[in-house]
Amino acid sequence: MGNNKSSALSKELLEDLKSNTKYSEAELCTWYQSFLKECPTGKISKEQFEGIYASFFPNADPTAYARHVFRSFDTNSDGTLDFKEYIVALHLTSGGKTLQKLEWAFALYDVDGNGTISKNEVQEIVRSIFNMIPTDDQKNLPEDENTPEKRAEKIWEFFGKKDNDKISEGEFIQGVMDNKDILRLIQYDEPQKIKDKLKEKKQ
Ligand SMILES: [Ca+2]
Ligand SMILES: [Ca+2]
Repeated sequence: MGNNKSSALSKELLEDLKSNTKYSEAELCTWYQSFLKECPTGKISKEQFEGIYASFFPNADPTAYARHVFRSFDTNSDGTLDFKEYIVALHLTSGGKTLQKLEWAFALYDVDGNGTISKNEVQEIVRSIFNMIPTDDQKNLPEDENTPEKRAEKIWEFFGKKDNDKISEGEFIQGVMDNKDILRLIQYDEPQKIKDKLKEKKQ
């Protein structure tokens, strides 16, 4: 059994994940076994990923957001999440370093992956975030950020951009680090639900 390569993590990948996340060798090995149990192919498909989100937001439509999150985690763009991408996702959503999280947030907002964020891309992501907020909760949002358009406008104005300007990765990270309010606006407000779900899956 111990020599069965298909069910063991390669040494290389293990070292890579140990140095890039806060997880121990024992944790990684255990999660790998449960990952394989749930995904015998060793990969999570986009549909499976969307299913996880759908099960947790029965009163909203998380499909678009789940698709964007999936894209941002699928770093080799092969349309699936392998174990490495899955672990990095876990790490980022449950307490990675701020800089890593902001690099990930940039990737999330850079929908076409061309290295800059346009106003359209901000609107696209903000709209997908709004789709996850139940209508009743949307009523409690502050007046100047209670529609996707207003919220996107607020973010765009913070960066002091004209409509056709672009935000670079450096500008984005610096801007969000300098202003907690912008950090709040670019995020989905209740990431805890997803975190809990991911944690559950680890056990
Ligand atoms: Ca992938
Ligand atoms: Ca872009």
